[in-house]
Amino acid sequence: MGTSPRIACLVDDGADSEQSTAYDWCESRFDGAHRRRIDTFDPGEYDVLWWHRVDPVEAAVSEDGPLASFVRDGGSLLLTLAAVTAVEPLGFDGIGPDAVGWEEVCEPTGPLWKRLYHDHPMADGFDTLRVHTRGAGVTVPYARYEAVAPTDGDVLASTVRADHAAVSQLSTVSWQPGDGRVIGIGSALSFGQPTHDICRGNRETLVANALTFLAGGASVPLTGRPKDVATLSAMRERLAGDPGRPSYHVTPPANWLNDPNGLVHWNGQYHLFYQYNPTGPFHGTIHWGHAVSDDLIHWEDRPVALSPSPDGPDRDGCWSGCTVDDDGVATILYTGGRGSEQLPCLATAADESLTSWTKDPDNPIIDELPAEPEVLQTEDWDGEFRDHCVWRENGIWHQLIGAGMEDGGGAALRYVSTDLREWAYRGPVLTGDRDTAGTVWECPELLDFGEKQLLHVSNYEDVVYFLGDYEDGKFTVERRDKLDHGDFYAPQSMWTDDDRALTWGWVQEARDIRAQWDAGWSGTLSVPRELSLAEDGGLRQRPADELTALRGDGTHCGELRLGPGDSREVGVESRQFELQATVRLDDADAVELTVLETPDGQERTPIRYTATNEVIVDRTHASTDPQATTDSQRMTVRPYDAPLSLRVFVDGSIVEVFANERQCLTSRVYPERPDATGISLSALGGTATVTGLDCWELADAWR
Ligand code: DQQ
Repeated sequence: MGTSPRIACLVDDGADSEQSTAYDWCESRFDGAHRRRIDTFDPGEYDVLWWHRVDPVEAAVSEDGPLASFVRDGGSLLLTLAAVTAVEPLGFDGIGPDAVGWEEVCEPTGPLWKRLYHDHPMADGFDTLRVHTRGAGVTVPYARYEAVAPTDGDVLASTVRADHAAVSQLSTVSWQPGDGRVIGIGSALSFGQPTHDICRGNRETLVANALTFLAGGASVPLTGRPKDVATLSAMRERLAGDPGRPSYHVTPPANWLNDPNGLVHWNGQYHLFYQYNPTGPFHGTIHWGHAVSDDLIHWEDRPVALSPSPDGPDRDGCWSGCTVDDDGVATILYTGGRGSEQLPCLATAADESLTSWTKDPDNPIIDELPAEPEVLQTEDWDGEFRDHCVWRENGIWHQLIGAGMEDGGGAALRYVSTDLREWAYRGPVLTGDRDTAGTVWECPELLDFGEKQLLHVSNYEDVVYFLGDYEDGKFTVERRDKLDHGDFYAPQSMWTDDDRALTWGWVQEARDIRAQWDAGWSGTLSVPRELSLAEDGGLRQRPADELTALRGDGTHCGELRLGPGDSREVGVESRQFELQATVRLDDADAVELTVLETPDGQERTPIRYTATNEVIVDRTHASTDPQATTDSQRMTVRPYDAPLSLRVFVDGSIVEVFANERQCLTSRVYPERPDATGISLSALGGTATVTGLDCWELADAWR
């Protein structure tokens, strides 16, 4: 090894045998390592300080002390085990680790590296994202973030236990306070008890990497939070090589996305916020991510718009909500979560670009659950009560909040207000039967189409919509169906200046947590859909017209007759396209439009239209990955127009099907092979006619 970094191993009154053993190792490994008392040493003599502790840090350090100044002035600090708790008193983070104590390690445990950081200098020498640094059979100290996210730190790794991804146990965090750099490794790093040789080797490599990296002053991008636009774009760029990653659908720059939120056209720009977890690709510690567009199809990342406040009612998450125009002030109503409470909160825009938001000092603006009907209490929540749809009518604000009822199913509860801050409860506009409409209704939204109104709710399984009449706070249902028959949830809409209701839904993953972790991102939004009333009073759903501007090279086929068993290639090879076709079955049992197909058919996703009026997305052979979902998804299509008119959007791992401008089925598939780009048509059991087909490659949405 070259010249040893100068390392001060910090000793304070909390010295213990674990600390001594760790520092013994350090002094034997690095010539330049010496123990120094935290209150008397000169930090300027060292390249890096290491503080390893079993007990949480209480009064030993402060924001104004020499240690904090040393770091802010460009120094480096490694905090391990309970020493990570020092980040709060040192003023490096608004909140310290919330999970601190001793734990029994029942299987080999260690850092689960994020895909985004797999090549971080601290991960040198590990050829896997799953690194075991602590063997089983011991009880050891730890300090991690679990229910809350660091406000200023960037998570580099969660925790792996044997092969299990404990994604929400955030073990390794980096901070950039001032000009300095801090790494915290809060678990699976004890030196005191003997461990398996592999774990010991990994532990020593990890700590040596961390000390060398911190001492070397190498600048590694993508650490620290919050992140600016350039850094978010760099994150997006790092994941761009993933063939399953959608290109023209809205995705998070990395990490996790779920519900679309706060959709609004403001000052000439379309703003799309979304439930975002900056700590990794899993649901937890929810913030509001933000993307903007001038034309509804090209998007740019913006910094995170809403983050949990360590002392606020949204400490554990800023959940779904909407944006309204309060006489020129963009105002968000969202659900704050803390412990077992979820309550409505409000924030107003602090600038016209909707980048910064000021939370109302009186949050939560509704501070108790309604009494009647009694709101469902569950293991997780004192009351299942969240998500907001707000509109103004004759000067009065109306708000719907989703809920579950103790003695029933889901409910959409109504409140009224004159100022968006004081709300009076007015009871449910509609309630559902638990067996047929779900236990809890999330993300209720009411859309007024003039003659009729549409209320949709997400009931954990499906997005159910009701068409009917909304009057005097009550909804009378005339028709009911699903908005989508596939992987689509918690949609929200935006009214455009030309009076169209455009709706985006969260397109969930259909692969397990491990696969999502390894990809480094999870979740995408659907393409925008225009919802309107059809002439027969039913619901029309079609892709927003703007999407046609993404079309690039295209292929057109005129009438095509397919005999039984005939198969024709469409002549486009792509994983990023739109296909429009009109299909008549004649005497065939079915027609298959197959996408994402390898030349030998090993991987393929047929979209099958059957004589029994079904459209089926058959995922049986969609992927050779044994972990990929193989179940088929289906919907009944009523022959409004015969023959069937199909519009299909394929994008990386999304297959989004619009049938007859009425029914939708959004599906996720994960082909493994790079040549899974074929598109073909075939008839089964008889003859069918494709009366016209167009296929276009679509451009990327991200600038
Ligand atoms: N997602 C949000 C909740 C909402 C749910 C939390 C629906 O507000 O009820 O991320 O997916």
